[in-house]
Amino acid sequence: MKLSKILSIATIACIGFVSQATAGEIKLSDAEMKKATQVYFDRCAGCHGMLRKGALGPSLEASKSKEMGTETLKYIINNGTPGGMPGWGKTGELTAAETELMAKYIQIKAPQPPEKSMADMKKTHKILVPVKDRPKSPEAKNWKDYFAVILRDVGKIAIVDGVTKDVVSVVPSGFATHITRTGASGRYMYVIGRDGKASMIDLWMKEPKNVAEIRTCNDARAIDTSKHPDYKDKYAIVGCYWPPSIVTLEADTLEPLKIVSTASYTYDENVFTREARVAAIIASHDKPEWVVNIKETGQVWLYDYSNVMNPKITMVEAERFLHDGGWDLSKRYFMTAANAKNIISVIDTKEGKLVANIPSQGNKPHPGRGVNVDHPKYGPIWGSGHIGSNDIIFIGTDPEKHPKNAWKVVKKIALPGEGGGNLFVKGHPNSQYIFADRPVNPNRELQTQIYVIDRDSLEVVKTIKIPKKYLKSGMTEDGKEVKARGPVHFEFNADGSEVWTSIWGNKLQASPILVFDTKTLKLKNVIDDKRLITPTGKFNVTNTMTDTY
Ligand code: DHE
Repeated sequence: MKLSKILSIATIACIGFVSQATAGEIKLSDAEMKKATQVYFDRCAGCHGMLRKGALGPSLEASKSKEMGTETLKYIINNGTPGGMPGWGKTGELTAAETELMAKYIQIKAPQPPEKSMADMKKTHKILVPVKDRPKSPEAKNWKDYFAVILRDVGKIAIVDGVTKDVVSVVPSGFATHITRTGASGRYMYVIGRDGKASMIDLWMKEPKNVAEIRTCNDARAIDTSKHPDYKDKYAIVGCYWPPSIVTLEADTLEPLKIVSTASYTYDENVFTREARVAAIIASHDKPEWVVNIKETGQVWLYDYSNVMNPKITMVEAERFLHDGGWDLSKRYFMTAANAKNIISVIDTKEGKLVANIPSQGNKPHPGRGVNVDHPKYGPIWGSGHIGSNDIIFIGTDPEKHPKNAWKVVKKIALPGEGGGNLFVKGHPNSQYIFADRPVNPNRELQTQIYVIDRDSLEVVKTIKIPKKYLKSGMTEDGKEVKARGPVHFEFNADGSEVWTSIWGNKLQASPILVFDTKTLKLKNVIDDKRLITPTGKFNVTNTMTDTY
């Protein structure tokens, strides 16, 4: 059976819902509904919401879609939009028939997705290697410089040795796995799939493998751990898109402890929002606290886990459609993008309050965790790029020693050419350069370059073209060529002497990880392994453990 078919069946089983198959004149068969529900979950729900009320992307509620009509919707789904929506037909990810099906499907009322209880969750919990049977000390020398690499479309994680560049193991994970984070000691790598499956990999093993797993929900994007010294390696947290909730787990077994629903009222208009999804989570190093973005209601929840069954939650009003973000250099301020509002919200985790909502001066800020620089003129600054415009911005983050620069965009630069499309910027204290990608720029040339920014001048000083031989195309079942998108996401090795980027290929072809020297900017290694299918995010153990970016 073909891989796409297996994934498809698996995810439909996971989502487990279908709905009304008619909308006025539009009629879909049961088989078409099943297929469209699957495609919507894979490609659309992340930005438009499971209930289609909109977030990063606009609302796709049936009444609105009906007004647009099938032909307009087909055009948009096929070609994408300048705001950052991919052209699913143009890129070859949807066939013409699938494009038409989706144009019809979104004119039909959204199906109601299922709820999930603790009992459902517990049925999926597996301890694969009991704690007592795990290594008592590290069996491999370089484990603190390992990288966990997401193999997105095959639902696997590659563990790559940052020193030898060997792929030391490839382990199964959830569907279209999204991110990984380490615990405070770095020993375990925690993984979250888009299907809500959390798993943990023991990096002390000679050949790292999963030691526990659990399906926490049906749709998720975030995972983290307790990083306060008194709670080192004690708890893990998963943030769910559906059912919208926060799930706390034991960090050594993934035994579920507590579910907290995040459905609540929008901070500004007090409208009840069933689909109030959990986006980015970061862990405080100073307090027993997780900082949790509640996307649709526009609140940042400061979740005190010290009394884990009776958590205290401070709900900080920020801005709606909170997405990704990270620490400033001091790890006191959480810098996060309300991307559909073009705002960077700053949360002071020491005082537990909003400091500022800063206009990002671009379209759809998308920082990942952002980049931190201790700048000779501006002092500590934090930077982000934008999906819908070419702007890279830097914001002052030190109100004590650099009050004039604090919470202002002190520098804005433009990536060359048009079309935006940046997803990630990344830096390291030992690297003179900051790196930016542009995998969703519609222009092939701009999409396949790396943009190098000098940390002192804060200007783009070089673009690195990815040689064509590394951009491998694949052929779909119906004979269409699917091109690799180009470099996506960066991660440094532990000492910052190398930066790694993935070539975002397709699931029909292995795709390499390219390693550049951060001093000379020369290509130093190509990690080319037939198991590396659709590598995307990469997470170095030391940098993830210490929140270095
Ligand atoms: Fe992500 C981070 C959500 C699509 C790669 N992504 C995040 C975070 C969220 C999020 C909430 C922050 C997690 C945290 O820090 O706790 N991502 C979403 C979506 O909703 C969206 C837009 C659509 C979807 O359906 O999932 C989406 N993301 C993507 C991709 O298509 C990317 C580029 C490729 C892939 O592998 O799926 C992608 N997202 C990433 C990566 C990070 C991430 C690599 C972590 C960046 C980091 O350095 O921390």
